[in-house]
Amino acid sequence: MSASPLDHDVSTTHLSYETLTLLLQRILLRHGASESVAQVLAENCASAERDGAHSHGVFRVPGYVSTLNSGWVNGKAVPIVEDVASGFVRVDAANGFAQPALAAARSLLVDKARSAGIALLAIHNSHHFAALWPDVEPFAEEGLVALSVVNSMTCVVPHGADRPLFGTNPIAFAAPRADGPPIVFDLATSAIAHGDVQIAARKGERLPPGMGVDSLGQPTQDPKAILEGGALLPFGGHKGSALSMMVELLAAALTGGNFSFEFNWSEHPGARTPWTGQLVIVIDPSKTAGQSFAERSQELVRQMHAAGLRRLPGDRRHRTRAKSQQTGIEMDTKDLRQLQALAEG
Ligand code: NDP
Ligand code: PYC
Repeated sequence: MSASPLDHDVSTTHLSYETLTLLLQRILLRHGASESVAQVLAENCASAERDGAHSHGVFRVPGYVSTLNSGWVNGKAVPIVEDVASGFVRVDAANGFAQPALAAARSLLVDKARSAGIALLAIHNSHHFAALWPDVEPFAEEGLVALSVVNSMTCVVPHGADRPLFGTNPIAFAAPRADGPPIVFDLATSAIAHGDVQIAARKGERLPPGMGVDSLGQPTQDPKAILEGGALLPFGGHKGSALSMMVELLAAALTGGNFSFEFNWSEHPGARTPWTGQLVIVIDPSKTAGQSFAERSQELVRQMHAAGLRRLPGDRRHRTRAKSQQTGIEMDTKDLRQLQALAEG
């Protein structure tokens, strides 16, 4: 594949969303994913790159490939969807990725949320290696409120404990508003996402204080010391730690998935994807009494801006998306070459 005519210099290149998605699909297909899984994951990964969510964009592709090659995950898994109660959908992802499981259950989940006012989707036996906002934002784009949690792999020391136990355990939330894109936040409950520690290590950058500890449990700003025997800390001390604990309970205990400390990938060299669970809760705000929810959320945004707020969560992402749509998705030429090699080799 040749670089786009939008190239400006030798170190970066610009690709359309469609071109990047097709390239990612080819890579995933080549390394053992089915057509449908490759499509879902490629769209997810290209969306993250388009929006500047770099810790979960193309940076993750070698991890997807080595995981698929290791046999740790089933790239051709067919999720099993079960309608278990009026507001409860369960999916066994069959040791596949979580996003195809969400896609398989989505219409049933939305139907239930619209009829009952609320519904939840419990995914287990699943691997989530991506940003969480793509899982919730589309619900808000169709007028629904959505909350999702997923647990990952042991690398976070609970507040007050001596050793790592929790995963980086993100929480994502999306709500519609009247005059703008949905309000969305998506945050790891660790002080920093594991992906950002890896990126800092690769670039040789130091981290801000308070992110993690070394193998002796001493505070460190060296990302390599965190990755090589050290651990991360929760954000916000005991408060972030409590939220991380909640994520373990909702994403693993409630769904039937593994806690972050319960799986062992050591016999699958190259495995990178946490084998856990995911919970998605969807609410239909049209059941709200009085003014429409979207008007109320717009009013909250108006008041936050009036109070001096300049940046809402999601603003940076949407700005980057708009720029990518105008000029193409900016990528390092080196990264593009690596992707092309993975599509061929
Ligand atoms: P960040 O700390 O970068 O951002 C968290 C949220 O806060 C985003 O919604 C962001 O919006 C917003 N935000 C950041 N800075 C500001 C600011 N100054 N003012 C207002 N809002 C702000 O994210 P994390 O590093 O915690 O997480 C990164 C990604 O890693 C997430 O997508 C998460 O889902 C993913 N992750 C995935 C895991 C998995 O197991 N699959 C595990 C852990 C993390 P904006 O996006 O617009 O900057
Ligand atoms: O960045 O913490 C992270 C992460 C874990 C699994 C996928 N991403």
